[in-house]
Amino acid sequence: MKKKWWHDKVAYQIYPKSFLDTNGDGIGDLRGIISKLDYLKELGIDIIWLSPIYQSPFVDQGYDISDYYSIAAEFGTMDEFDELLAEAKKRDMYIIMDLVINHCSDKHEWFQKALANPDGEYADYFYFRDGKNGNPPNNYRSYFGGSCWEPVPGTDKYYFHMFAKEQPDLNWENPLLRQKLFDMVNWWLEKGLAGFRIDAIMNIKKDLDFPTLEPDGSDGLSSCWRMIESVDGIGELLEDLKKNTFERYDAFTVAEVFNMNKDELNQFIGDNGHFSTIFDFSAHTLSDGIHGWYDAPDIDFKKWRETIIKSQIEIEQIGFEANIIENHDEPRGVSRFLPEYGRNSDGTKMLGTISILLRGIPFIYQGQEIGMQNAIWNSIEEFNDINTIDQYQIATEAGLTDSQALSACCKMSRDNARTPMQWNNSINAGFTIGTPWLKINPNYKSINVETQEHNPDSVLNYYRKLISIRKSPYYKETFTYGEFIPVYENTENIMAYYRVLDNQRILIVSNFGKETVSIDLNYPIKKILLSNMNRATISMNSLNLNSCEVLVLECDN
Ligand code: TEU
Ligand code: CA
Repeated sequence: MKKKWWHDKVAYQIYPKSFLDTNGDGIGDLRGIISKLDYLKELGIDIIWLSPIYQSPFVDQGYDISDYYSIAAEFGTMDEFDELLAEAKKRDMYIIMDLVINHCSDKHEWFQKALANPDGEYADYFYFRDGKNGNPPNNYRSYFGGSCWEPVPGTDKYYFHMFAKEQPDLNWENPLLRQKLFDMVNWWLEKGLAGFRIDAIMNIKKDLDFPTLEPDGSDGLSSCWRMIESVDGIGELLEDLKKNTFERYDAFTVAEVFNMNKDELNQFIGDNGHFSTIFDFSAHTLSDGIHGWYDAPDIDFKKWRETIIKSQIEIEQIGFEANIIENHDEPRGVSRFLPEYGRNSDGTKMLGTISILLRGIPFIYQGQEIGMQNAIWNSIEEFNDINTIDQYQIATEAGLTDSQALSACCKMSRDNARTPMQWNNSINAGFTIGTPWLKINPNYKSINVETQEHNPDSVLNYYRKLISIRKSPYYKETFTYGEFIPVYENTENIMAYYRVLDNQRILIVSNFGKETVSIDLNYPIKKILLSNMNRATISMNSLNLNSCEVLVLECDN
């Protein structure tokens, strides 16, 4: 495997709208991000991924871009963005942006021109199709509910959108459109961007016949991702993109890939992959409901452990994936992957350790480093997210009561990750002096950065140690390139693995159970690298692990 500059890096996702507001409008901004670069540097972060900051009507929180070349006024100016790039560079940090090119906003100039002339050049930037006897061309259901087809006013035509109707899909079969997108990508890379997180990229390849599919819901529609799953030929488009853009700049790319054919992994990552890396969502899809959030299963520890182990072993043969416990589309990891008795600082540290020392590129989502949790939502009105509003409706239509539908959303809503960052225990958690755009999690008085700064045992200070061990010159090669070897995988409640390189062997061992578990040690322990319960010594042959205890141990190999 060829060594790459990003292999040993630690990344952090910023959701700009909720990070830090410096002008009191209740919306996080670039100034806020610039002012926290030192905080991120001290945490050990190298790469910062910014969720979309382009001009947007914010129907889907910036994932609906109306101008790829402008910064949303809500966030600041292009000068401020350039300043952010320069300030990051001074600190040896890299900025990557979200690249949303499956669709744009319906307010984008291209789409406005397409609407103005549905038979003209710009209509071919999108998918405009004739209806069938006054009905949409087929029966696909969009991710955010309802048909994927929206009437083009004044015509018998419809346009295609896999997400909201305000997010028309771009026609990647059109070479002119592709070239415009490549030019845009290169324009940002020229500016000094280190790369991109690439949004919903599997969706760019359509089955141009748009075949009607077997309905999978009582609405008579079929989930549009079924087309994505069955269509071939995405590789060509992705290579075209890579060759014309990223490759020329040695850019780092991390793609959001769902519905990939498992045996095509070697085309997506590895030395010649379409991307540097992709996110490992295998643990997250364990709580996919068949019909929606209302029938989403809880995470079962055994399945979770098995899934991570399987995924690590598969990926190891091919390249690197990016490990997350949460992002802006997911509920908080602490509230999801930990048992109820573990949703405290010990459990939070344990989960973080298991995730960050896996083989792969760790991505920390803002607030994860202080153990932010799902918020408490009292009514559907409190949510902003378009997906949540749709899921609420799906649940009530399936016969759930309002309060049952609300509780499904409380558990799964994307807004759980989007509540403002908790900086201190003053009003609005120090996020804004104005009115926050989304409610603040009421637990900010106890969970916030400032309080944790002063406590040597805090989650924040633990994350700092954890990352610094991963990056310490002495262990870095092992944590980056070392083999992943699962161990104690048949011992109830234990999640453990070795990272091994040459003659270095590190054991990461944790107890997700409620009771103490005793394990035999297969190798003598040389050194305790990290302990969430401040253990100072370890007996020779066996180990009694407390509930929610995690240890990182250097073994005698
Ligand atoms: O998400 C793509 C995607 O497939 C989502 O439907 C995802 O499965 C869902 O949010 C989980 O609840 C990306 C972005 O990450 C998301 O924020 C955007 O809404 C979406 O693309 C459209 O751009
Ligand atoms: Ca602001």
